[in-house]
Amino acid sequence: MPRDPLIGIVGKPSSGKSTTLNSLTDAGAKVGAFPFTTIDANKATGYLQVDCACSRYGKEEFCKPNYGVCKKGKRFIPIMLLDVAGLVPGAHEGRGLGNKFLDDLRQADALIHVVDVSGTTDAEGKNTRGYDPVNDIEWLQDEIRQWIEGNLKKRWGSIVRRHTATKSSIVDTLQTQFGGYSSNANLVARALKRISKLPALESWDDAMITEVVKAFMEEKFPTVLALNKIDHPDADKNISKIILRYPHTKAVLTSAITEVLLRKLVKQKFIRYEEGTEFIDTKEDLPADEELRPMDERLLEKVEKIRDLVLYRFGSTGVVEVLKAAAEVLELVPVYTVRNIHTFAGASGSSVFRDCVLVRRGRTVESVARYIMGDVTIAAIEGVGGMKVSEQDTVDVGRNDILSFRVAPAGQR
Ligand SMILES: Nc1nc2c(ncn2[C@@H]2O[C@H](COP(=O)(O)OP(=O)(O)OP(=O)(O)O)[C@@H](O)[C@H]2O)c(=O)[nH]1
Ligand SMILES: [Mg+2]
Repeated sequence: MPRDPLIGIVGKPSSGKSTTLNSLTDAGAKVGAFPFTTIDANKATGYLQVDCACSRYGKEEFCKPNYGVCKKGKRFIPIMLLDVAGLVPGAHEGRGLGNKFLDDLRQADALIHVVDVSGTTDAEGKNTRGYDPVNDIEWLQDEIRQWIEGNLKKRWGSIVRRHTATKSSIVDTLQTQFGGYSSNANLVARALKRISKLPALESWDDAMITEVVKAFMEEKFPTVLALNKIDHPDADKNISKIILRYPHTKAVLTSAITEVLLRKLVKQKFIRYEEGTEFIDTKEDLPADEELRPMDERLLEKVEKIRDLVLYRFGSTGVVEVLKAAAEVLELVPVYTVRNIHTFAGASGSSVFRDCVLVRRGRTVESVARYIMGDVTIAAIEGVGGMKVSEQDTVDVGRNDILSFRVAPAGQR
């Protein structure tokens, strides 16, 4: 049965991981201007923004999710985030909080690598100026790879012997080894497909093992870069450098600290601001808005600066986009389950599309049913228009993403 997707937030100390987590949740993770503020992994619920199915049918008014919210057809779906302790070069050998960090990582399905593009923290997260963050991208991937590779090589002799003795397939042998990273046979098979002309496992040399681990990482830990601290004056040149060096890696520009501040000002009723947009309205902009409070000179100046340095220049604080990008690399599709396939209502009342889960594109309808309801016998599955849907059919955006399951009564199981 699939688990809830989990997105890990990784990076060196003081890159802004906890701030990024806070900007996406109300978790209130501890934030500090010194390395290793976070020692235990913080899990928190973030919200992924998607266009809700209600907007396809003009039912925005009646949409009331059981979890998360839907505002005028824009749905905020809960998704688990994990803020892990900072990683430093040499972590796979236990430097810093290395091994602990890496163990937390096992559960993650995708990674957001928070990179400090201001150049004001070195590889260990200590204050400096003019540090080149391009380095961080390289060594962080390398640390993760060496950690996995080290675990594999420690046992390589016996792995090969067992593989030969049991006449196992390469997928089965590797899955036994990679099971601890909450991997599965499908994932291992996808990773191996990335390698052309895969030799027999008995003849793999060190270089081949490295190649296999790299392929495994691409499937197990698809990564997006959050180029953070774009509000800093030195950020621009570092951003262009990174994008030129890694044209194929998904990168989103972020200012996590700005998003945290904006959400705080919204709570204090100083501004109107919708997460992920470029618009802020103050009392000056909306004098008729009874709820808004006027700001003092200092705060007004701060908001003006945010508009100039972040929102107008970059279009948003980026944090909402970075979560969307992570969901994209994971190929997550929102699937809505309803009781009544014609009205999209739930068990009672007139509200629609109450339940929604995030599942990987291409999963079977049957596995979606098991994910939601556990081990039950399904009597019938219907899609939009009351069409019968087969258990083996797969889900995608706009395809089998609105479903109604009828479960067989207990006696018939
Ligand atoms: N200028 C600027 N500073 C930021 C931004 N995001 C975070 N910071 C600052 O960077 C410092 C470190 O932030 P944290 O979120 O604690 O960093 P971390 O990666 O969780 O650090 P560890 O838990 O020590 O690994 C704090 O002083 C933050 O205020 C940003 O977008 N812009
Ligand atoms: Mg932290």
